[in-house]
Amino acid sequence: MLDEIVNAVRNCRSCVVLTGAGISAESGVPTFRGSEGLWGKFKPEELATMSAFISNPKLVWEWYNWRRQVVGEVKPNPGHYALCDLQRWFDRFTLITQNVDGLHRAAGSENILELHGNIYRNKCVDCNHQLPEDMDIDPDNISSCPRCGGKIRPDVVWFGEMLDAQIINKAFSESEQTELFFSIGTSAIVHPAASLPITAKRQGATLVEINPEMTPLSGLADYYVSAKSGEFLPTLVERLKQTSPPG
Ligand code: BV8
Ligand code: ZN
Repeated sequence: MLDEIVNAVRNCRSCVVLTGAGISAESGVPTFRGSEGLWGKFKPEELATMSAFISNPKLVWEWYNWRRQVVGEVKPNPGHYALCDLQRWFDRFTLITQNVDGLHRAAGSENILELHGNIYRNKCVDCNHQLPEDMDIDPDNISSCPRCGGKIRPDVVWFGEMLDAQIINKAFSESEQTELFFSIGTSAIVHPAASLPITAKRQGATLVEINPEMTPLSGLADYYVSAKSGEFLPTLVERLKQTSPPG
């Protein structure tokens, strides 16, 4: 399997990578739906929604402050770094992430499409005015927007909310023309992100999935690799370096 994927990388000039919470698991960031998942304690509809924020802004901010603290203490893992390397084998490379933890950027990846926003960014719930990233929010005394007085919220995409049109359109247009698509560390159930690998496969891309557990995508993938991304991706890059140094 490894050699076939090495060949696929060598024979393709374009590549799209979609990552989910699983790629940050080995950094110590709990996943959403795993047993120890973030959601284990809470349910998505309780917290990552506008209605939750309106009915209980204090709880929502306590949850995001806890997640900011968890993410603030962790570092990118070998899987994040291997993706920075992998980019060198392609003329066209797009990294799309559902994660809001900023670890791909911390690992040195550039031009990342952050589909669901970024946990460190704040914005106004009413006028969307962007606030400085390092602004701490006190759940008991939530800051107001300097422009309109609205409540400050995390700048992430909640369930039921539209994704940034420019970002999602770019993600689909790259998926519609790529020769190779990696789906890494995602349970492939959150839309519209989960439609990206299907879009790529439908237009003839080679689809590789890396996930220790099977997902609704595994049956569609050309190669389903049951492995941790922090282990498999460095192995893939090492083999590529041995067999065909980047162009
Ligand atoms: C929208 C930001 C509509 C916030 C997040 C029914 C059918 C289809 C769709 C829907 C439906 N009902 C509702 C919907 C829409 C909904 C949706 O898809 N719901 C799902 C649950 C069914 N989608 C939305 O609401 C989206 N918006 O549709 O708007 C609309 C349309 C028009 C007009 C107005 C509105 C918005 C979705 C975005 C939600 N925001 N995050 C925050 O983070 O606080 S989603 C959240 O889930 C995270 O971003 C997370 O990344 C994302 C996806 O989860 P995963 O990343 O896959 O994480 P998960 O834990 O699930 O899986 C981890 C995987 O890693 C596992 O498979 C595990 O095996 C694997 N793993 C573990 N360790 C490793 C590993 N893999 C590799 N290596 C390891 N070491
Ligand atoms: Zn405002």
